[in-house]
Amino acid sequence: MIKGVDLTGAESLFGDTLSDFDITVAVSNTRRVCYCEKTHRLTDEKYILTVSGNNVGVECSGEKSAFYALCDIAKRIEEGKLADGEYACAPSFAVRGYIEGFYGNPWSFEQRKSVMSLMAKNRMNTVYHAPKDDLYHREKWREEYPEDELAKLKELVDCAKEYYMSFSWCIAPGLSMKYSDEKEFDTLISKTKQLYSIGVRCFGLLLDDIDEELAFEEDKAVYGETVNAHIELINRYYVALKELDSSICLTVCPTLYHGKGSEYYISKLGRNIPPLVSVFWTGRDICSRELTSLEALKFIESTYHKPLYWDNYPVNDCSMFNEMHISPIINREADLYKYSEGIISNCMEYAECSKIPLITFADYLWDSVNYDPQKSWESAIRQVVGKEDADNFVIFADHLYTSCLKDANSRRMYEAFDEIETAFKAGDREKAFAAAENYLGRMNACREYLKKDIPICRELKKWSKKFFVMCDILNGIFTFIATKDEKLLAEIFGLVEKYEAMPARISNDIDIKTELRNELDISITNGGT
Ligand code: LTM
Repeated sequence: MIKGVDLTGAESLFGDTLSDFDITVAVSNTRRVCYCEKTHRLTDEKYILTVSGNNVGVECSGEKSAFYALCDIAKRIEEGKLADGEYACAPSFAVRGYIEGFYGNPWSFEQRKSVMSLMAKNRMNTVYHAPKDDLYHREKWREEYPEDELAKLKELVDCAKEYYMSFSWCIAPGLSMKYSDEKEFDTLISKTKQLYSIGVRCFGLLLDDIDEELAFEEDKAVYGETVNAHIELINRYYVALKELDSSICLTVCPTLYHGKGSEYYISKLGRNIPPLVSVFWTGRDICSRELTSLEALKFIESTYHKPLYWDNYPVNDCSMFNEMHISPIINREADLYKYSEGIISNCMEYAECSKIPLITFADYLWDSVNYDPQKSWESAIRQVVGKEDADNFVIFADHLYTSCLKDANSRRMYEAFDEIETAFKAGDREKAFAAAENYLGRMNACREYLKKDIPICRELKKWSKKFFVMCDILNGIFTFIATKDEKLLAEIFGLVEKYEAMPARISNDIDIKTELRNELDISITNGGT
């Protein structure tokens, strides 16, 4: 039972998880709940839990923080970690969110709602809507949404409100806009008003991935260089939005969105747009291996804006299409929240798979200092694939670490190989086979899970098909070691060729042939008597 606050829509997110608990919420505007010592900020997201058995007291400043308290309590219950005591909780980063900003098939509205509710439960507070291949976002930016599409967008906007999330609708006119043409600006405003009419109050003007040079002679004559056209567009758009409604906020994505931050375009742009306009920045690269506080400080020094990171992970579009980015976010510095507005993670077109890394982002963004990527990842997998299948799923996910963040892959498999090899070398066949059986058993159980006709398994098909071949190879190797059945060898080498011809990246650069030879050598020299 929950007393002291009415969160109507949002409460349904927790199902029965909270039903055995008496939760009493006390709302006040005291410093204790409105001020966050860690970040030195006023906040409406802080709460204090006092747990005593099944009684939980919540102190907070309003509905949003009460909602986060319930999310926290539900998560602790689900993980069996709701221990007696007092816990003061507030987020590290002010802006914690994700963007549908990838090239490829845009998510369906059902997928959008499903990702949004899960990320709300994990205490993210921001969503950006910017599907690159949604015609109304970029190519046909001038055209208004048809009624049915608009109605669905409204549902999404309403959902975000229910979950205390800010929803930013983005437009990307830069492929074809003539900046000096007054009618073009009017068209931009008309389209914006259509979205305002369904409740959108945060907007994004995206100028990424367009020609760096001005396309029209008229624009060249008026602005001389691209950055001047962009500065004027942003300033005019901001003023028009504020005239529409002073509560509106704006984020822009510059044409130069990665690097040092001291480049001519970005420093001129940053210095000449209003301080309250947020500026997206992907870090030193488009897909940045690290985000550091020093780099953020340099960006601030040069642009007079704190970066709002558009973090290109887990996105796997364009040249990354053979990778599946399911591993946890890493290498984002723990104190980055001091020098940035926040982080917005760009997702994959695979909505279900995106949920796993997104949850790890949510954990990092909430408490960056205590973030533990492995623990967060394992908990994310439990949330997305369910507790029963989580341990086995990890055996497959172990092969999906290759990305801009990391080169090394398949740690668990190599650990298993090492254990088996060490036992063989020591002449302990029994131990070697026990270790092999244990690993193969989990691998085969995972394979059964991946055959299911459910969304996450359908999304993973390209990678799981290759994993199945890897399973056949490893099963074959160990059967051969045990039986010395020579007929198996040709079959195994055939499978290796098939494996190598498959484009999906699993088990980064694993030279299966070498692995195979190693295993065979070991078996022949040590175990073959
Ligand atoms: O990163 C930005 C700002 N823009 C695009 C994204 O839309 C795209 O998903 C990523 C990854 O390919 N790269 C971009 O340049």
